[in-house]
Amino acid sequence: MSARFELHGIFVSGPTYKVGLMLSLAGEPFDYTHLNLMEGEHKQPPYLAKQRYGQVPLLVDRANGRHLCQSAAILEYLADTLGKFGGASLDERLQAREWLYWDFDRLAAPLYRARVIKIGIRPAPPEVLEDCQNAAKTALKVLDSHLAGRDWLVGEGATIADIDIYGVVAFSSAAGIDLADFPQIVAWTKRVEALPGFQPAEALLPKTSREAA
Ligand SMILES: N[C@@H](CCC(=O)N[C@@H](CS)C(=O)NCC(=O)O)C(=O)O
Repeated sequence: MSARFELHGIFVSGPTYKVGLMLSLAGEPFDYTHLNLMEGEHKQPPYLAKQRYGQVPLLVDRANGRHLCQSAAILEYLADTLGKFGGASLDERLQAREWLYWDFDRLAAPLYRARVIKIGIRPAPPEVLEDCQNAAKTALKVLDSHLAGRDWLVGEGATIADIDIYGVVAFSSAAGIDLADFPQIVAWTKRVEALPGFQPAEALLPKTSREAA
C-alpha cells in the first residue's frame, strides 16, 4: 500500500525540508518526488496544475486528494490533521503562527539569499552577501533572546514553530553564518535534533525520487 503523503521537492530546499521534517517527527512515512528545478520541471503545466505558484514544496494528501502549497500552511495543515505539534491551547497555536509569519518576514528570506549567493547559485557582489547575512543575524538575535530560559519557542513542547524555524536555521552555516554567536539557538537546535524521528535534510531529501520505506 502506498504512503498517505507524497512530498515533491528538491534537496536544497529549506521549505521542502520543513515539511519532510514535520512528517518524519510525526511518524508519517512519505513518498518523495524529486523535482529538477534546473530543467524547469516546476514551471511545466502538469506541475502547475497541482502547485499554482510553480514552487516546491508540494504535498499531496492521498487520503483526500488535497494538493497543498506553501510550507507554513502545510505545517499548519499537518498539525491539524495529524493532531501533533499544533500547540497545547489556542494561545499556543496563535503564538506558533506568529513565529511562522515572523520567520518569512525576517529570517528565511535573508538567510536563503545569503545561502544561494554563497553556494554560487545566484552570484552577487560581496556587499550584497554581507547585507543578507547581517539581516539574518539581526533576526537570529531576536530568536536567541527569545529562547533564553525556555526550551521551545512556544509552551512546553515542540510545535510547528520550532519545526519551521529549525528548517531555516539548519542552513545557517551554508549561508556563512556561525551559530556559535547564538548560544541559545545552538542549545535549542540540539533539543530539536534529539526529538524522536528527527532526521537531517540530506537524509530526508534524497537527490532522486524514493518511495516510503
Ligand atoms: N513561501 C514558499 C517558498 C517556496 C520556495 O521559495 N521554493 C523555492 C525552492 S526553496 C522554489 O520553488 N523556487 C523556484 C521558483 O520560485 O521558481 C514556501 O514556504 O513553500
